[in-house]
Amino acid sequence: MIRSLPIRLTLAAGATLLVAACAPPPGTTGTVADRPNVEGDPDVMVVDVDPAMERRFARLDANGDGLATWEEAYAMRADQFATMDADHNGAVTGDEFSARAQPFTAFDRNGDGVIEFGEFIDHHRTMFSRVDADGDGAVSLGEYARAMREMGAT
Ligand SMILES: [Ca+2]
Ligand SMILES: [Ca+2]
Ligand SMILES: [Ca+2]
Repeated sequence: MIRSLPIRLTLAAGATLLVAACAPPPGTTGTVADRPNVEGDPDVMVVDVDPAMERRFARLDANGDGLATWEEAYAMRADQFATMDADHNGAVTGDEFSARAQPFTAFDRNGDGVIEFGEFIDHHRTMFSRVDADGDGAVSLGEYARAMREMGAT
């Protein structure tokens, strides 16, 4: 399991050397600060990140800046809800609910047998806050990978 990340970091280090060979002297560019939570994220150093997980994270990180904000997560979940809500009445029934990592009852908080959009989003908002371990309002790949592993979804 501990394979892709060391390779990734090695490649990144190699790329940095290559860039350094033909780039302006250090201090004149902002490339490291531009991506503070990807290669520079200390979380990434201690968590295994496999390609499938990176792809899932990339789906969340719509603008590809290496951080999944709640706005990005919300947009994805809203799409997901709309896809499940086949008759577009704003509520997902057991029939419409497609197999997810979590059971129907985890979303149907008031137990009325349907998942309203608010219930769906509230649940994901709670999950997002839990995954955002440092509470800075955005989920880094490291935070995501760690949460996925804790949930046993690796
Ligand atoms: Ca993003
Ligand atoms: Ca409900
Ligand atoms: Ca965070």
